[in-house]
Amino acid sequence: MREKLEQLRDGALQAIAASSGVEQLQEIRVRLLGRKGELTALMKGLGALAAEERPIVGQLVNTVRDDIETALTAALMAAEEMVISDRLRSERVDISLPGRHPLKGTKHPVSLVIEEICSIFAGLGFAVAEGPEIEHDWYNFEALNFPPEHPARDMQDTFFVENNLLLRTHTSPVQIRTMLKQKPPVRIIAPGTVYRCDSDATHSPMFHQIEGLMVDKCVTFGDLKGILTVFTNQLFGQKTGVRLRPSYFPFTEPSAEVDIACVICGGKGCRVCKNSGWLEILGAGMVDPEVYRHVQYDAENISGFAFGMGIERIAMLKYGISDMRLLFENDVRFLRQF
Ligand code: 2NM
Repeated sequence: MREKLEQLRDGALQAIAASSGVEQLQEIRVRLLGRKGELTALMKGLGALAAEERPIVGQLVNTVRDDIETALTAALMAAEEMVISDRLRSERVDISLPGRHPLKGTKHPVSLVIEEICSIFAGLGFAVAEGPEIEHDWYNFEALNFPPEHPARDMQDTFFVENNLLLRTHTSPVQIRTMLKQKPPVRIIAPGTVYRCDSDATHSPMFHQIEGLMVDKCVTFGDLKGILTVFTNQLFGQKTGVRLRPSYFPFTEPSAEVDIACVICGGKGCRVCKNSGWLEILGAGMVDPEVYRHVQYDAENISGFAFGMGIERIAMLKYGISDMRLLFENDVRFLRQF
């Protein structure tokens, strides 16, 4: 019995020393110390011993169990520590590495210019208005005083969709829709995408415009010149020269083209201003009474001005972009610069 107990202990201690891992150690515990384990089986033999031997062997059983238990606990702790240190090693994170920052987009220069112009006009009391890009012929031409056979209609090179639907060739239909909905006073600007059937190095079939409209009692051409001078000075700088030249549009009378002193050469003459010293950036005029008739405004008691400008051209002048196509290619190396 004594011998068997000592064999059991020596075997156990060897098995524990040779074991690798928590699972194996737990198996050993069950196999030796479990209720159907080897030590328990040996203890059943105690009853067969002489009465005076029993306490001595019983004590040996306890010692053997304690020895095995102690060895098992120590081995288990070591194995668990090993598991943790393995994980710590394999899941190690180098917190000194620079983080991965998600790519951020940038605003397109055309969007930047639209935002800047809208905020200048917001400061002058103008609200932003919007409308559909697919328009009825009536809002795009008829209400703006282009009769069906008017040569300006052909000049517009329009994309027709079907019947009387087309891609708007300017944002003026937004002004018409606004006047139909709202009585004077009206003070709005309409930024947006417009379409013309025209495509070469200096013309894109899709581009952007901002148009403005102010209608109230006693609005004069002087107000038009004042507002547009404040606007160009804010957009291009306080000392930018401004001049108006007579022009023609079907929807305004009188009409004017607005030039600023060349932002490249300061007026001396260069390639950009074709040696004139001036850059045309706006069309404008007093709204024609014929337009008021179409929206049922009383032309006898109100007056107003309207103006329009192309955004791509202004963006090119403001940021010194020499080729308009850069604005449509959307190369991120170009766009990130703004
Ligand atoms: C321009 C130039 C001059 C204009 C006129 C109107 C409306 F609807 F009130 F008649 N909207 N926009 C206008 C006037 C647009 O763009 C070069």
